[in-house]
Amino acid sequence: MHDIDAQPFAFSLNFARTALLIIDMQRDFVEPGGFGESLGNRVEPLQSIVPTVLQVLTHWRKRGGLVVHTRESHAPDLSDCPPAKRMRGSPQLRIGDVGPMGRILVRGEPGNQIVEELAPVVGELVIDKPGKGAFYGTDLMAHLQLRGITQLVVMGVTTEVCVQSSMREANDRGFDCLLVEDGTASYFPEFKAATLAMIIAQGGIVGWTCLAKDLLEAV
Ligand code: TIU
Repeated sequence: MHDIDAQPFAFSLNFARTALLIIDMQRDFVEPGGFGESLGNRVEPLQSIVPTVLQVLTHWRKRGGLVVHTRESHAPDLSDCPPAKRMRGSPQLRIGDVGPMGRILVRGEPGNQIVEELAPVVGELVIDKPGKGAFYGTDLMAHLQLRGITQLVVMGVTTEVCVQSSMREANDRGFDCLLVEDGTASYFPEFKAATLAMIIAQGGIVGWTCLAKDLLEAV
């Protein structure tokens, strides 16, 4: 067991039972011309975490831990994209429209790939998810159960949307979740701060948070 300096109190990490879960570090959100920018956002806050995510990922790979990447994505015929999701608001480009990196949030398109620096390697799981949460409409739970995973170290984007949804889904399924504060980002700094606060409130009602350096030092 590794005791990590975390909020709201120390996190006891059992490495053999822990997966590193990296949420949606895909070009659609992190690079200009993707879905995130089409919603009216600036992508720089998301780009800024790539080096930290890479540092933790590299360490995890060296230690031989399980790595799971997710991508928010839809089938080319959009059969798994509810009209309520596609038609909401007035984005410059809707899901399925052709943008500078191919069709927005569609599986197999250039924009749907994980950013080059963090690209999955052989042996790592890649979960395509149609919703914001990583468990909805996916076989993630079966993969984790099969490997005896009970704890998740979480990074990725965006903090208050797919990261928080995934952590809440994981929490309800019995996982202890540790979110790396400097390994997650939002288009809205105030939403990131609020999400970190609400995760650890009430004695860790959703989970724990820590800094990457404290995770790397302990594990
Ligand atoms: N818009 C936004 O903040 N996020 C998403 O749509 N998806 C994820 O967070 N991955």
